[in-house]
Amino acid sequence: MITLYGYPRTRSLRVSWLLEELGLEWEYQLVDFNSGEHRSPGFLAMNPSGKVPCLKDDKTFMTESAAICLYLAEKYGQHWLPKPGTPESAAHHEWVSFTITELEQPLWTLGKHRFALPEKIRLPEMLSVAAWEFKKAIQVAEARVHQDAYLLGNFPTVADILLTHTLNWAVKFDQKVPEKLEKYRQFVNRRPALARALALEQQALNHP
Ligand SMILES: N[C@@H](CCC(=O)N[C@@H](CS)C(=O)NCC(=O)O)C(=O)O
Repeated sequence: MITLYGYPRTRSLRVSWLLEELGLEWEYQLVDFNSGEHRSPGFLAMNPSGKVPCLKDDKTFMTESAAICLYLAEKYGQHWLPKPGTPESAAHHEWVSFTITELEQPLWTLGKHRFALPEKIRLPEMLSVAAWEFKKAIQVAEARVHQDAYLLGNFPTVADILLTHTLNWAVKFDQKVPEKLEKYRQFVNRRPALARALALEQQALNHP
């Protein structure tokens, strides 16, 4: 059995979205951020970073949303990845790294200095620095994306989930998403598996 440890509106949605896309049987283990469960000794013993998502798949236990999605696709849904060693695979690696290190990083800096860090160490100056960095990176993505196709063309890949989830955060954080990317975001967001994953995390919150 596959268990996803997560909490609504976090990066665990990337994983639940892919699990739904792959049609796998899995269970959602809510890590209750509200009550501080992610900082409890029990959870920290499992994942010392105190973060979600975590995945348990038989004897495999892992963290890191992008790594988890790549693992799941490798094991259960190779059609969600391009063939290894091809130009498409090179582009896919590039999109995954770019999304996590260039786009997500300044966005999350914004999030941290707005609400996630303890108030006394937040720096208001970081908000404009992070927004500036994000704007630079998003323009690079805008130049490369197709507005109503997946990143690699006709079929969706793990990179589409990571990028779309990150763009959704950008919108939540009031950052401007340029035109082509905005159309791409809306196009990928229409996937029924995302709606199912969102409903499941809400259900886990209502009935932990
Ligand atoms: N690089 C990690 C980041 C994980 C992460 O920061 N998760 C957040 C939720 S989106 C979390 O659990 N935060 C709790 C905390 O920092 O106390 C990943 O992609 O999985």
